[in-house]
Amino acid sequence: MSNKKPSPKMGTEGVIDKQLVGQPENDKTTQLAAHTADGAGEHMNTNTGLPINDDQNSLKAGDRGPTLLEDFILREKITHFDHERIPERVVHARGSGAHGVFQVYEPLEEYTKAGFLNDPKRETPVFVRFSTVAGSRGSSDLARDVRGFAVRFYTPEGNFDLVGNNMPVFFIQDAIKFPDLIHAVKPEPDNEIPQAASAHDTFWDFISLMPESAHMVMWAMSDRALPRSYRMMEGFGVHTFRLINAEGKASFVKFHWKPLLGVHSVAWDEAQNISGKDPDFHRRDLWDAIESGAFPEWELGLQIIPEEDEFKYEFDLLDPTKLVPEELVPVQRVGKLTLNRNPDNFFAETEQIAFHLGHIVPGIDFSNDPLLQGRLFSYTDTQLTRLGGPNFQEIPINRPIVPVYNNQRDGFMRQTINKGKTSYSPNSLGNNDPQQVKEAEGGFVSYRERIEARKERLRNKSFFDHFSQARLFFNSQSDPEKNHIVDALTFELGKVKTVAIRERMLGILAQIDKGLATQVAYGLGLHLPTDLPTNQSIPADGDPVDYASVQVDGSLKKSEALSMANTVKDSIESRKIAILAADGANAATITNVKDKLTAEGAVVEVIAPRGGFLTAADDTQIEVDQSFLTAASVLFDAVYVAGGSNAVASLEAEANAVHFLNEAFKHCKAIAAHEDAMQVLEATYFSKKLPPDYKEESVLSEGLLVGDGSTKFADLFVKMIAQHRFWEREKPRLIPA
Ligand code: HDE
Repeated sequence: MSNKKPSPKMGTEGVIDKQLVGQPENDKTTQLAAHTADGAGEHMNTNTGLPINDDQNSLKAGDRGPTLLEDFILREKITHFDHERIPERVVHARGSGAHGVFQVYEPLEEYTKAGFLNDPKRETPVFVRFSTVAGSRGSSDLARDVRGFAVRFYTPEGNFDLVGNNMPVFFIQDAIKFPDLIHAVKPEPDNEIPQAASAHDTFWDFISLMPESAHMVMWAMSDRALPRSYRMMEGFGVHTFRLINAEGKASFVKFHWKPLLGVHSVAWDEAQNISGKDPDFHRRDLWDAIESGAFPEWELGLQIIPEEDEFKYEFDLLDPTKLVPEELVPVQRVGKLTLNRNPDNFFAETEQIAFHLGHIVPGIDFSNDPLLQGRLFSYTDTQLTRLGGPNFQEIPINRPIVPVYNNQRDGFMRQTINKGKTSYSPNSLGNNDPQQVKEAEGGFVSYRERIEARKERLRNKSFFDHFSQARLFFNSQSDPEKNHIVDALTFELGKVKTVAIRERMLGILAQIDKGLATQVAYGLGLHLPTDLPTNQSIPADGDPVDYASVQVDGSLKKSEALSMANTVKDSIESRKIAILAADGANAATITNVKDKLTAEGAVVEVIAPRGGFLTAADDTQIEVDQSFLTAASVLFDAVYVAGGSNAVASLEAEANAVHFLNEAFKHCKAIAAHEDAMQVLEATYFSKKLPPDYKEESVLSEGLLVGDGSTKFADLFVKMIAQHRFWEREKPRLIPA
């Protein structure tokens, strides 16, 4: 195993062959194909197979009605329509999915006997669903929220679901608090406001009374909650799991997904604008990337902790509000996930997939994390209502790639026609089939953990240090990231109407970092309270927790891996770049810049005052992708202003073009302009910020470039875009809303 990112071109054994992962056919897609229907070139018929002659007019007594009850074709169609909605997921209702494959780099037999983690030649089919948590199915992708990152591996040993999030910790330590947490964050029950937002009284009321949420709150208020793309998010299994090898030896493990495009976010103001301009932004981004062949990729990372080290750390491995810093246990990158095919049907696949972290395979097992243990109950239970009965595993997207034989029978919508007289075991009438499987032959056996305990409703004291890792996270952020956390908290608490809740929350923040709390208090116009928050997560007869006695001031003050500032910034692959142009534009430089960006894998769109084609200065016709009416800067990563004196005059006079640039500047994006276009830049609010040496490489730190549209210019622009954002620009707050 290595921590290095292997190159797909190396061609050594165990390294993934790009050609291979591009092929969407595998056991799962073949299985799904047997269930797909394509009406192209076919005749229309009813659900019972009757050819339909007229689907436009209902059967009536005369051409002015009334409609006859006898019209079974009308009844069938309307009845089906009346019942075509199912309950949305109680959490994670809004999501998007894709098919793909996973391949391990090298066998991991030392740690696990899981087949898909041992055979580098094996391509395991996967389905992944990304989601927000709080919003309903139709809500915006850009809500400030945790993102779900659920991966199903279809293995010959059964389905393995890694149902994680894009943040490595959680709000609560015990599953019994989950309904309370979700009731608090969902829209308030009297008026069902607000949609897909945590910025309201009930959420912060609960949070301010649950100090154990402090660490997760830091993540949720950070830019991690505003991903630029699902393709640019990390994923985490959150809980500690176990790996089990063929000798039955266990190791603890934390699962990670590391995106090869790096971890990037948008700005909060931008997120709010995208929610209006394109609420499907993340869904569209994932879909478009896969359609265009820019397959999203992640490496599976493992933090492996020997069982002997269970009590070595200042935190409890079973506490889901804690992460294992990568400085203490490095993440080993062991394989690659590639998403290479969009679903054929959103409902059939993305909506009906039923993930469950209880779907494991031999070689993987659970830990006693009390949040994990509760989840083991919830995920099957919730499908009974959502998918309408116990046979949801027979839905094509949920079927394992191996046939299923057991003695479960009947129930609503049973698909399988089980043969024979016996549906019980033991039996003598049917040869006692299906037979149990010996452990040596692959039968699943739970890890033989020794447990000696009293039954109690208690938490170990090792779960009570709520602030050290919240502080570690805050301290590990770059200055712009810290500012964003301050702004996010000031925004969210600013939306809270009850002053006592704001004050209580300031008390929590003060435990994490006095400076942070002071800045938020300033923004809210409040003073820092002197009282410590009280812990409500104790039984009625319990004693309040003395935080001072349990806080750990660990030696680790900073963890590089926690800051997105340290992510990879070496590519502009699949980034969206706008070229602002108009009639009279300089065609050669547009082509130059466009070709360079496209060669680097970016997606380039020409935006002009109107659609169709624009006529360049040399009379060539350039296709316009969008007009200023449908395009918006928040939907792009960077912008180039074309030259050509007539074009420049039109753009300067076009308020939308100037607004486009102002907004791109405000959201700290790379901006490049042809030197002819200075007058367009001068019409912006930020013109006084243009660096005097804007033609030199030093512009890389400013993200502003003016030049001749040459290849060298285009190269510099590419480097700027790869930086993602120039957050230093934010503070002067030059651009009005
Ligand atoms: Fe979930 N969660 N969850 N959750 N969760 C669901 O299952 C639940 C938790 C996560 O794309 C539900 O099928 C409980 C942590 C994802 O389909 C439900 C608790 C993590 C998804 C449920 C948690 C997650 C869900 C709703 C506390 C990160 C979407 C619909 C004990 C590690 C999966 C469904 C998809 C979905 C329960 C906490 C991730 C109700 C009781 C921690 C990614 O069963």
